[in-house]
Amino acid sequence: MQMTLRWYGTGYDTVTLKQIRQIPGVTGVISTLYGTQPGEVWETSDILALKKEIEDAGLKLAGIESVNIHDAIKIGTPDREQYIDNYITTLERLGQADVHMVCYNFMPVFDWTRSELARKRPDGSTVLAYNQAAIDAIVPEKMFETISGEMNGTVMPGWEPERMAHVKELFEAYSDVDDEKLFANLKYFLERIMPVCDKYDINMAIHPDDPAWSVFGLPRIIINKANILRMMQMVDNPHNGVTFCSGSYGTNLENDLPDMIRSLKGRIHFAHVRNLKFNSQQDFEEAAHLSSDGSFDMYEIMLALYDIGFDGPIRPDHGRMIWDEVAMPGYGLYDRALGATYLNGLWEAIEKSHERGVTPR
Ligand SMILES: [Mn+2]
Repeated sequence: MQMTLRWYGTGYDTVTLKQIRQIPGVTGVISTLYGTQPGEVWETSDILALKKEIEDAGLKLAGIESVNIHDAIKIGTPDREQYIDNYITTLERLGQADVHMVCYNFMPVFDWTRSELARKRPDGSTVLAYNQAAIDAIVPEKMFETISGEMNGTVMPGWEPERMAHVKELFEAYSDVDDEKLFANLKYFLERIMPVCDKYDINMAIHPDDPAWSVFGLPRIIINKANILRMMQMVDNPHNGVTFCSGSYGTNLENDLPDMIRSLKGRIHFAHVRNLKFNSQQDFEEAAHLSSDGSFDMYEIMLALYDIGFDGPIRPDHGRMIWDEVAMPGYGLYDRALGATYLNGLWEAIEKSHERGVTPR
């Protein structure tokens, strides 16, 4: 595996490449052209400038998170052809720049949903949290206003003001899109892009829906083992793979995370590994990465990744806000650095146990 951190780019991220370079064991970043809109063709010069900046800092551009999918592709309107063509051009340019992993999601309207971005924990840290009753009380059209007030002056991925200004229209545009139609539109998109992925060896890594169930009546399909296996089979190409995000699949306690990892051998192209602490079935918060701080056994998750021979980029995910850091919620430096170090420690222990025959593979 290759340990990375997500980095939004100079001018968007409060964390610097120099800081990331100084986290032991972190050798790359996952980045994006944060100023682009879904559907836009990425300029080669912008891609190369991003890559150069990262490499000049002694790191590798290990992949893109995300190249976002225009709503026309998810809804399946006639103008999707143009947007898929644009997407293919962007993939070509990324491939030519030696980028081989692209994360994306296929979630209607909202990229992810939380009811709080700064819930205070007993130790004084703050974390993103989800409470079903609080979500049920929110009018979806007002969701952006609710969320944007807590972003510490940053723009959060998937919550771009330009898109959110049209939330009501977006909801209407998705009104006749159900799970089956969304599956069909995803299949159509994947079949169109697979040739360019084959040509440039680009691994597409779909990110699960977060939370892993329907919110606000919108369809959600990348939520569990059955659906993700269906997606693998419907376009059966090794470049059609997944981002295994423990914090997103883990929102549904019925998802057996190590079992899901083992069932996706060869198709996990990117991993987000973090913990969640469940206070009830309806309420969870993004705890520290350590097993002891949350509800998941992080050793079992890392062991499953080791067992399937996972060798792609991995990153800690949303961190707590600690030590008075002010940053994009979930994306400060300190707690993600602790997370990366912890995951690296688990991996080293698993690897050495295996080498010494303590843990049979
Ligand atoms: Mn994730």
